Amino acid sequence: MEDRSAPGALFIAFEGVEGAGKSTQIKLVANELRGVGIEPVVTREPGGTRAGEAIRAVALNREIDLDPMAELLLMLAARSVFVREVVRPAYDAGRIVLTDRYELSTFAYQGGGRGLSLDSIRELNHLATGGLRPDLSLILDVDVDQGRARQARGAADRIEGEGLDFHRRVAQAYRELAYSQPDVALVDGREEIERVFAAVWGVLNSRFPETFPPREG
Ligand code: Z5A
Repeated sequence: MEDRSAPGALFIAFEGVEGAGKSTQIKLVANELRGVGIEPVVTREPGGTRAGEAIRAVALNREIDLDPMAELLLMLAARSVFVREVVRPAYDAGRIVLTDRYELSTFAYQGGGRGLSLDSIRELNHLATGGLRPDLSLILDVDVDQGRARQARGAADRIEGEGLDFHRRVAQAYRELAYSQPDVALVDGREEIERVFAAVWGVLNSRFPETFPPREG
């Protein structure tokens, strides 16, 4: 399936370890876009659809044991529905889609974290998505400890509950992905929220100036 779509369409994924600030930055980007008259589609993975939310509940449930391959296939099952029901229709209609996680999460968590082969993930992901890739994946880079410290103290889900080593491998995998592909940008997420947002918007403006104009002030 070819990626290109209606004029104006953009598909942007926000990525990073837990607590990196993805949801926070997506909200800020969406608000800024509304200020210039654009209503983006804001969504998340795994989830974003009824089936996806049900799969998320299984995939993140601490009470359910999953081997790495089963975990991968659940993520990709959710993604298949997500692309068909949310991303593809919006993209074809010329909308801007902002998603909290997409394929780089799979490379980082199931590849870097769980140790599954990146080639197998690439192949299966291609089947699940029909080849639909983000125009840009924006990784918010924070130290694992910092990201964890930002999270509200609640019960950790099945993946959050993994050890520090697992999460460090995930963070390292993200950094390697950032340096291996031109449609991936790495932003320093360690600064205060407004400074991170300025950097995020700066990247978006430099890549897609017609959609993300320079901010005033
Ligand atoms: N997963 C997978 O394994 N494979 C896959 O293919 C996919 C997913 C798609 C879903 O988690 C889990 O699924 C995830 C990977 C796995 N597991 N883990 N770990 P999720 O995306 O729903 O949740 P999360 O990423 O773990 O956490 P999060 O809360 O959504 O993180 P966030 O969106 O990056 O952070 P935030 O909500 O914007 O901010 C967290 C707090 O920090 C909040 O109080 C903010 O006000 C604060 N914050 C944000 N930015 C800052 C800055 N710059 N300074 C200070 N405080 C800040």
